[in-house]
Amino acid sequence: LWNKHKVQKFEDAEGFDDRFIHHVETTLARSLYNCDDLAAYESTSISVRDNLVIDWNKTQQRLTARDPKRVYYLSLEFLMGRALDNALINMGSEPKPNSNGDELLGTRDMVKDSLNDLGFRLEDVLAQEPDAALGNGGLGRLAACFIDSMTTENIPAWGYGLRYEYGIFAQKIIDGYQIETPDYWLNIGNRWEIERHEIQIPVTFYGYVDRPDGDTPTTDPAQWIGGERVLAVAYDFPVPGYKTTTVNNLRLWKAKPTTEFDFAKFNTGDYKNSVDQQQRAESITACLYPNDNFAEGKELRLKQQYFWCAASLHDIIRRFKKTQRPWSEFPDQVAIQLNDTHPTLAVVELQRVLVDLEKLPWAEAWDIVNKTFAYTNHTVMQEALEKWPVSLFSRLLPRHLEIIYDINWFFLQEVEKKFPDNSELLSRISIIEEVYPERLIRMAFLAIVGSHKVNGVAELHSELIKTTIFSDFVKFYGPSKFTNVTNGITPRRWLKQANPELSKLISEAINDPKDDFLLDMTKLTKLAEFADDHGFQQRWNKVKEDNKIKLADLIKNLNNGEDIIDREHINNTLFDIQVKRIHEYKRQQMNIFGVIYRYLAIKNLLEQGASIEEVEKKFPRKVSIFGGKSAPGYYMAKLIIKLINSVADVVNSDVAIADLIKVVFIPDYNVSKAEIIIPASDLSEHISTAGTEASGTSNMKFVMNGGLIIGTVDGANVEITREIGEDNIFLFGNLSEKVEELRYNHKYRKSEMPSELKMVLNAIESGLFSPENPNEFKPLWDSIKHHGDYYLVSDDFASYLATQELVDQVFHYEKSEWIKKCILSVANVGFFSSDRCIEEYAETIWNVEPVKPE
Ligand code: 26W
Repeated sequence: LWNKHKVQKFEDAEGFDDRFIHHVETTLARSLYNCDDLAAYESTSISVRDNLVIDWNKTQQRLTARDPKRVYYLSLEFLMGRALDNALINMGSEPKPNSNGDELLGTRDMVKDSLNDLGFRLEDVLAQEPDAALGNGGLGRLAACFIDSMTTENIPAWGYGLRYEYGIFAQKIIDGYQIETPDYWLNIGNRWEIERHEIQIPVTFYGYVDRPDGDTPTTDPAQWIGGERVLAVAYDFPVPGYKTTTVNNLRLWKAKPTTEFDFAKFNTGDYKNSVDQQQRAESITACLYPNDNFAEGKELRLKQQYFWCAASLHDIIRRFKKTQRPWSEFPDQVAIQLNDTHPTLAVVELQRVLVDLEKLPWAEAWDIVNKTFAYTNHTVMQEALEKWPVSLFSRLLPRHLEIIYDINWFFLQEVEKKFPDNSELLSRISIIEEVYPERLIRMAFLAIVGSHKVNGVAELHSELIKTTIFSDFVKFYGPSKFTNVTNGITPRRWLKQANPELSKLISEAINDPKDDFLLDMTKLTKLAEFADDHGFQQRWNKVKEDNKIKLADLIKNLNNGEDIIDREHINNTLFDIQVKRIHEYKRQQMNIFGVIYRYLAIKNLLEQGASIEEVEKKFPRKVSIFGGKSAPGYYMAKLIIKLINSVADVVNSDVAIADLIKVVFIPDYNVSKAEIIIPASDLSEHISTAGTEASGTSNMKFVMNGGLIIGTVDGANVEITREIGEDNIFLFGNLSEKVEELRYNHKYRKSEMPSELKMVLNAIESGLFSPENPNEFKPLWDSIKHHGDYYLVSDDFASYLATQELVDQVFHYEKSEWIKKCILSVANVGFFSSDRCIEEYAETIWNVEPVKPE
């Protein structure tokens, strides 16, 4: 009977129309007469989701039957952006007949046509969807690209994370200052999630450790009697892959109260308090912590981490147990990837389950744990490394603290054996940091000890972690435990979806009408044949110009309809873009100082009597575009935002410079805005102090969209240079090897500030950009002049300006050369597909094979 009533996917336009109207009239309980864009979005999404869920079920059944090794990607952040357009692109580029049966269209085009016939524009419908912004920046977006690639590669993989009610805050700019407002992204419901009422996993906190046999060693099984109890409810998000019917799962947990009730309180008449306490459970998954590269050490954050690790592991173990295999086979069936140290508690939790609940001997359990986990490090910044106070642990997770002590004890024994009588090494390498006033647990060290592989995210970064923060571990384990997997991005979202025109031009040029290059990016190398072709260059440039117009439109909209960018000259105005989290190490301050320098230099020339035409020869037209959020408590980053906006106010309203410079700060940078901003760039800035940016991934996105880079020799810029050729990137600045020495020189006042920077800082100090409060930006110049210039702005500023001059030269006087560089860059960007990256993880870390649909 089940087979007879098999649920069918819609395959053609008529099928879609049917499904669409069905959902409008039943699921939404509306009619075609009161179906607005929002309802059309919802109905389209549910219809598309229906198809995905059918394939999702088949995928999961296939996996149950074949029982291959699975990958679990544990990430506290998944910065997914919008789902509908991505699903339409991934679901089928294979052309299908339309309703008349003649024209051949892919699913996206088909739905677009259908919606048109129903009275809607696909663009307007897509724009109804709120961004799923459950992440801060690079790490969260990487997780989103990875699950796209894992599915596309047919790898049996699940993502596990938290279903925050509030994603990363929405950024408003008021009087030039960042103001945070809550991002209640679930306001209109969420048509992509499937709530699994039936999957509710109890998670406990606090309490005490019970040892029925008295004072036995802590490595013997013990019983943790938890105090507070909450439930983890599963919410599933189907993850479509490109040109495959494999649909993987992203499972996010929501905290909810148990139905248990504090009868003691109730009986004393304190009914309200008893309910209130229960309600507090939901606060665990209420909100994403908005810090990027800064560990705050808040109790609720640790609760989030344990809640998520405990629920995910419980789920993974339950799935494993259904197969009735012995525990020894667990690592053959399960690979767990730790996305930074945030999920490190999963290591401890698995050990606890194996020892305390499953009664495995300690060593046997530890062997299983170690073979199961692998850890990715995403930062070397000291302030980003998680360290939790022992006292907090002993209250919240008393049994886990014991287990960590035991893990450390066994580990230090081994170190002692290999390096006897080296107490300094022991204290350096210990998982417990003995510092006053309280001891701290070093989560990165725990993650290394608990994993069989540790990787960095770009070659330079992977070398740096071996020689700096983890050097003692290399000494102990040898270098083979440490490896590199250079980051990547999904070309489906970042090329096809964000830049449909460039994607089309490419598929025509390389004669790939079915867009197979989105799976096999080596096909792009064929583009090199057209690099010198003048006609092709012009078509290429036209796509860029159209994308710049779209960005200008967005900026106009955000500016209440007032145009900042001069449309007439848009083609020969250089769009210079830096969009990413605002952080001193990423050096947006150096970028805006560069803008100020340009402004002052132009004003000087004008004062000396030069005409605008003469000035324009030296300083051609340029728009400097910034975007990005600061952590709410990060004072210096917020001040940088204010400076950018203040400079924009002065420069944009100075009629004397006749539009030669414009400065724009785009508020509330997010994935959807990135999809408009990135395709419009001529030049993007990746100018971190050498050795500080682990990889960067927007650099890859900009190159894939035919923009050039100005950058330091840092993170993945190094490999981008290798792949696309050093003639096609504008590198500058000191190398990471020099950083220590330069910082030392600052400390002992042996450095000279370049005159250009002096000029800029003097202008700021004079109050040019804050007349009512000349000291407004004092902390910014102080950090350079008096506090050691930790990010080495003064050391790199001169070469930054010189390189910007070169950029102007090529863009304005050798445009054909410029476009050639862009084409050659795209031709060689294939390496940075996250598909390549996932294949490397699968082979070298996870040891998993794809399971293809029949
Ligand atoms: C505990 C606070 C905290 C929160 C987030 C610490 C660290 C993080 C992230 C690891 C920061 C992050 O997103 N790092 C970025 O990861 C990207 C993906 O690998 C890299 O491309 C970026 O260079 C790196 O900054």
